[in-house]
Amino acid sequence: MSNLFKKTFNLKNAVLGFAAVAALGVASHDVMAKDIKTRVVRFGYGLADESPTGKATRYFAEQVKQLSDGKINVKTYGNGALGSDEQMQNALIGGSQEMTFVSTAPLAGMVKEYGVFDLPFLFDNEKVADYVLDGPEGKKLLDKLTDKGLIGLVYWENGFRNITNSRHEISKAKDLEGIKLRVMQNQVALSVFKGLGANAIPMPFTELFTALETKTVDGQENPLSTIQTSKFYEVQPYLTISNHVYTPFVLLASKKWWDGLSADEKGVIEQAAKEAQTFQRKESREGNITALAYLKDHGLKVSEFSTAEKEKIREDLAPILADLKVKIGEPTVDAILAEAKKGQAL
Ligand code: TK8
Repeated sequence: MSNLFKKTFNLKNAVLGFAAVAALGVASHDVMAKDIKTRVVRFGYGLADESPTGKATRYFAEQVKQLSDGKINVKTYGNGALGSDEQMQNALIGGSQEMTFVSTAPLAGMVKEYGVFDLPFLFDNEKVADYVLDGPEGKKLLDKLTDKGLIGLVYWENGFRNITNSRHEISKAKDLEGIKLRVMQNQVALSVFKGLGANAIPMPFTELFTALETKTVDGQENPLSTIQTSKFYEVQPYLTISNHVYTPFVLLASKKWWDGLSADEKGVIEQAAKEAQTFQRKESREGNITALAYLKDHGLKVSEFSTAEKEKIREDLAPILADLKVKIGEPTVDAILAEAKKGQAL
């Protein structure tokens, strides 16, 4: 072996050896030096376990486990087992539950600006929604929760909502007249559907399947994947692709609990929340596509609001929307609309 070769050989080994030690060093530093306690996190949610967001919740739990070297155990409870969105919000504030995701609609009871997302046809597509929610205006809304005892970590997607009912085909807003339609519990959702002529009835999601089954209400509106996985299609033969509203989910932590976490523990939750966001949005979007095929396969009669009908709805609702804008907070509505416009132009 020539000297020159030996030299290179040794150098190469030295470099490899150093890299291996460095990698080990980083790994052990990551896990061992982190200030992470053994913890159990109760994470409840209203959707079905097999919904796209149910899957994402388990994905989140898996990320937390890995990032905390198995120390933080997120236990998930789907199907509203720990209560409705409103009840879980309160449990988080009180500190008897650590985490959940809820629709923005019930958050409007505490932070009225969240009502903005119940205004019809605010976002044209999911890309615009992502742009607005992940941008500064979305962040501002998350930050408003801190004072109320909640940490808004990140937005996940509930998604574009579509109407189902057990009475008759609905292809125009006019067909909603007299339909007892369950709506989410806030003033904006209620006023919008009343304005469209429905007999709008606010009710928690956890009571919805039974209410539809017993015909306490005739219909409801939710994303396609929820219509499938919460089994509404079993008792709702008519589906209208209306995409009238995009509902965000907010991934929430109890502030009481959060304040007792170390910086490293907070880092783990935040990183997992963000990673799960990418997974969740993908699952949600794919889930809606497979759900539509599934619902058609199961004999649902599918109608659609035409573009012209959507335009008419906008016009008909204009006075109601002007009033709601004041109630929600004009600066917020204007700022979100401006962001949506920017997102649309991209
Ligand atoms: C799930 C709810 C639900 C929402 C609703 O807890 O209430 O209709 O769309 O998905 O947040």
